[in-house]
Amino acid sequence: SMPQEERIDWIDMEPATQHSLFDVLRGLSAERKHLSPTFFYDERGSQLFETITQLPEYYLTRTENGILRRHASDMARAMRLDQSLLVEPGCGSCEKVRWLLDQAMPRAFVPMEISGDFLATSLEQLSDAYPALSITALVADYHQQFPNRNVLPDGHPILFFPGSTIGNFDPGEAQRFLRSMGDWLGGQCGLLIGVDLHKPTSMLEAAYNDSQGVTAEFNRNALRQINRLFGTAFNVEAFRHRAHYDSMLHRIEMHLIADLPQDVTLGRETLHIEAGESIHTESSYKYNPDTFIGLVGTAGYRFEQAWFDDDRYFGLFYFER
Ligand code: AVJ
Repeated sequence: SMPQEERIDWIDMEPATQHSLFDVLRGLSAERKHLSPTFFYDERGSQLFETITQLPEYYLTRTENGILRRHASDMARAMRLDQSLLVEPGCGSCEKVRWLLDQAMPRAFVPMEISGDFLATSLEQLSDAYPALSITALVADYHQQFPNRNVLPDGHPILFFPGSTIGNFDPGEAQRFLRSMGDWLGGQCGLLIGVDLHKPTSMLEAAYNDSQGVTAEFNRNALRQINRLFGTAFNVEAFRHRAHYDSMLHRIEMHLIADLPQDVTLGRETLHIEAGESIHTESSYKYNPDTFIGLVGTAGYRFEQAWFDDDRYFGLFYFER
């Protein structure tokens, strides 16, 4: 039989080398220190995230999978999946797309991931399970790297953006991101997007403070990756994980709090971190359905249909542009 690799086209835009020292420096020298959540996701961080999705407290993945299991046939019909070029930014393990692929084969699947090693492993398994699927794999940071549309296969573009990954963006950034994705794909496209909804604070905070400490390790992995990429010497173990819900901004904030003061050389600068100082590593916004539909509307998309779990913890929304 044919080796698996031959059914996967690879486009590698070398996202790790695109991480800019300048951006890291700017974030870490700000009055309130911050980092981009993309630093979580090297191969180890991607594995840690997969572990998070299995945790009892992390209801998001389980709930979204339940909605997909129940409504995938409806979704496939609404988006005319069999005609589509299905593009999934930040596909990770490529587990969720299987619910859709079980309904119909798109003309091609375009997974995008920042960790090429992790993507290779995911796609080996995916292409074993779906031998008829044609795949163009994009190793890229989907925040900033869009290859020319005409290097992608034909088909009506549909963006599949599950997992509430959109929640990592501030609302204004989310709108700009969805707009630029749509423009990249030629102006007209479908968008099937998953988003985490408002719910009691205790449930939200438990999901980001799991009892096994996996989220804490995932959080610290951002500094581990920065040490590796930029040769810095953050004492990673001396940072504590903190996650809390800001009910005014409707977002979980994740922070790393320094237990000890540290001086860290980064490029030509020395950064001083005081004991107790925090680095903001991630925001995870929660929406109500109307606000979310309004937000996506301002990016030029027309709402078509939404699907929820019985508790309305999570929603999947379909739009067209
Ligand atoms: C992948 C961005 C959806 O915000 O819930 C999990 C990442 N951070 N636990 C989220 C995450 C901490 C996750 N997203």
